[in-house]
Amino acid sequence: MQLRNELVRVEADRTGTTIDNLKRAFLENLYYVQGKPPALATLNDYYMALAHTVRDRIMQRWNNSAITYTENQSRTVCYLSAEFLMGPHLGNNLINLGLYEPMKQAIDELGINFDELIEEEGEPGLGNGGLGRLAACYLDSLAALEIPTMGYGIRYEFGIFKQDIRDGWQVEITDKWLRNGNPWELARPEWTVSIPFGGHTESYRNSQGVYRARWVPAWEVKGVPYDTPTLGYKVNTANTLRLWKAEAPESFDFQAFNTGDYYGAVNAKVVSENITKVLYPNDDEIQGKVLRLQQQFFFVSCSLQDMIRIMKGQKIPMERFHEKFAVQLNDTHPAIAVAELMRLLVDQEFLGWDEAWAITQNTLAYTNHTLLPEALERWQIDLFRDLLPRHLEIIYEINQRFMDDVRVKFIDDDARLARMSLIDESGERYVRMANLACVGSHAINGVAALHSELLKQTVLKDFYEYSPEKFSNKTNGVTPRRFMVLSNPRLTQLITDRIGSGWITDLEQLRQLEQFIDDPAFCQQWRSIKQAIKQDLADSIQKDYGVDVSIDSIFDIQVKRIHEYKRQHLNLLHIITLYNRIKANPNIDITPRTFLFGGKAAPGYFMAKLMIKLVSAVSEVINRDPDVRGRIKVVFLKNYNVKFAQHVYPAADLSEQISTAGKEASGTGNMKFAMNGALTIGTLDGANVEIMEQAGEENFFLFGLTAEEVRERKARGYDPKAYYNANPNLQLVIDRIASGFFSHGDKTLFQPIVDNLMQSDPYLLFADYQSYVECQDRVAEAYRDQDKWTRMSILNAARMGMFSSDRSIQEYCDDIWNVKPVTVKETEGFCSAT
Ligand code: 475
Repeated sequence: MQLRNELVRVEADRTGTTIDNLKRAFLENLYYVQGKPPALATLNDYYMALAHTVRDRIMQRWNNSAITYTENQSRTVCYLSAEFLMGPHLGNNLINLGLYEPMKQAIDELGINFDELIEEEGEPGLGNGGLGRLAACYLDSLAALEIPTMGYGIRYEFGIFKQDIRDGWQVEITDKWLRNGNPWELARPEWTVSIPFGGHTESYRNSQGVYRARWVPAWEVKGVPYDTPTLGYKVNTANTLRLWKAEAPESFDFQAFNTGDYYGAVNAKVVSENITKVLYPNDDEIQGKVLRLQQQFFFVSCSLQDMIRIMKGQKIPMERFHEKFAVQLNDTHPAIAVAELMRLLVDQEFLGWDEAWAITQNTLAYTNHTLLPEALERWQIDLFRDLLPRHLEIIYEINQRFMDDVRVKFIDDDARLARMSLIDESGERYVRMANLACVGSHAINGVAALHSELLKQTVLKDFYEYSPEKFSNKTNGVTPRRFMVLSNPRLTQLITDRIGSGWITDLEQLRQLEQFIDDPAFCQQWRSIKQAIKQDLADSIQKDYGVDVSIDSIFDIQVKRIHEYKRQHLNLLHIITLYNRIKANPNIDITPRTFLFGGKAAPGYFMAKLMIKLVSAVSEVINRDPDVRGRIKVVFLKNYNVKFAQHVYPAADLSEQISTAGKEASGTGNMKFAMNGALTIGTLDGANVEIMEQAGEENFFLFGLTAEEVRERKARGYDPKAYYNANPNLQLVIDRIASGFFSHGDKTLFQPIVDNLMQSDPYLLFADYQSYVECQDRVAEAYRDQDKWTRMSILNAARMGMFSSDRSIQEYCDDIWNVKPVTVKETEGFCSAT
């Protein structure tokens, strides 16, 4: 029984794009989907009606993409990531559909404020920061470049917590992002899979008398896929983000009903569904909790089983898995895929070990996102065996063969063998996930040039020496659709008026802006746009925090997760230095500044939370001291997320990228600021190196030690007290904090920060302090020459072409995935391409 595709007429109310079509569609969705007459509709009802109107206009592309990929058996990229930080969908989808302006007109004509509806959308905060947001930018570029793609991840019921600030301290509030329903996803219960856990393994003889291994799990969980379309910019491609929700199998209930253990059944259900309950709120740190390993295995097994289902649906033999799919591991969070793909191919599909291993290696590739030792994932052997007994056996088998190969290549080098082993046996035994990812992949990459070099010299040195051909660099990028076109419409209009709209899909074209840097009219427009955007942010700061900030001050912004290595407290040392100058001489001539901070601290990261409190404490003193006369202001902006970020980047004059050199793998906020015309003050760390290269040294405020110098300084024995003793300004700053000046006389409150800096200063704030302050003085000086500053601002934006995620993704496609675009055809009025 099959309905012929051609018979499915798609009505104009669902696809039409004239202003009248859009108005009718909106009202119809309000009435029939939200079930509200206009008189009873809330703002959220309007938002939902609008979202459904947009979703209807996505459906044809989504269905046509699915049909095209199925008919062509297209080679497909699978991006496996424990986090996808997508941001609000509505505006972005309208941009990608090319319907932003007509929809705005339609809604405004109905007498409803369109911008308010855009602001009404919450965001799915299914990520912590850089890594999760990168995954989202990559899905955007993959669709824009018409690459068949599945994003695979976890549908957390609670995403990253909402941050409130009370009495200067961070307070975490659960993020109930699904409360009002999610119009952008479709559940696909028909593709539910079953995920085994625990139990034991046994061997058995198959019908040919061959011994095989079998996993006898103790319990299982269902994985239900929820799909969200990801559109390409003005193309017909609509790919899929498939997120898995854990559900208890129904058999639990029946069994329990029969045995009378009702409580036990409900409890089993709770345990199962806990797996996708909450996102771990740690950025750049691991926690070794069994629930986290359950999450990782759960979404990896769901995704790989889904790929196998697709292969079978398209009647592609399993030997060709690596020809059908290129699977990218976003850090080691999905690295269990190495063992799980082996299990599925060997135990379930009955391939031989060697063939399965070749397929696995050819399929998988691994991206590393951090050098921080505390972020290297490892699992206690006992915990691992209890949850995944068969995978531990497989890992032992992989390891034995791998160790044999290493032994031959590096003869008599036991220390090397011990370092490269998939099992850490130096004390308590652990499975090392980075080693597993390296061995099981054909390609390994870092996320900025410096980071990729450091990987080869440090954490992955042995693996580089063993297989150098696997290693490459893929410098991160960000999508200009969300971070310029959507978030900065005024700048987008100015640029497009001058150079056309080609830059939106070919960001190198921004270079054409260089011809206007001596055009006074253009520079004036550029500057007044920045001022207007600063005014908008100033208004919202006044409204939300009651703080007046002047748009003639430098908007000096540091927004990112709060972490010692990112050094928000170095920024504070500079702020207190300026304050001390004012206190010493209230009539001093200083360039006015507005210092804005934003970012979340991991709930268990005491020092990071204390850093937030210190920002608040300093801001309280400075903002109300009459001597300051409003020349410097400090505000901590709460609950920094993608939605808010879109308002922040366009308003910045100065972007703070001040991590200790060698610690920030890439950074991506640095790129978003610069392409919106902010100048950067930064260290030679992560992608800052390449940003400076592109912008030109004369358009970048560089300070601090290099990664190499940091290493030497530490090797020599770093003594922060020597810097303190030698620098009276630094001394005064630290003493003021320690004296309780910023804490109502309480000398103990900030003592952990002071002690940490004075006694060990692991991130070398003191070593970089003087250089940073001098560099900030150059910033202040430069800002006084507005013509010059504007030229530098234009040149920064004009030269950021390489930081489009389109460029990054093109490199992944060419060098790692070996995948080509597939054009999805436009059809009219019918759902089928045939
Ligand atoms: C880097 N997150 C940035 C960005 O490549 C880089 C770690 C463990 C558990 C959960 N989340 C993490 C990260 O490691 C992370 O976000 N890393 C970041 O990846 C994209 O630009 O420098 O710190």
